[in-house]
Amino acid sequence: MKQETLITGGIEMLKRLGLGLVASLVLLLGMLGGVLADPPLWGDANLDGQVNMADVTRIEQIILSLNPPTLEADSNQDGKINMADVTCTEYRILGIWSSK
Ligand SMILES: [Ca+2]
Ligand SMILES: [Ca+2]
Repeated sequence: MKQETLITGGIEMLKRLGLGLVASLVLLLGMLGGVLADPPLWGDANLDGQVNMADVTRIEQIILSLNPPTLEADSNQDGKINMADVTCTEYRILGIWSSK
């Protein structure tokens, strides 16, 4: 696995710098977390950084299998992409959806 290699390599590098394994792990996980934990913009189905009517259209296309699903299309975060996400995204555009 590439990620394992990256982590192992990172730990080795930090060990060489004189840090203990635990300190290395904490540092590395923090670094990885910063990179990987960029929170999704829920409703931004077309991944352009904005939530607008284009995303509503995109979610409808995803439901119809005309476009591949994206994580962000699951606007209400229930693990499914359906008409509830269309409604949820419209609420987000109107600013009346309280997000997690
Ligand atoms: Ca968008
Ligand atoms: Ca959903």
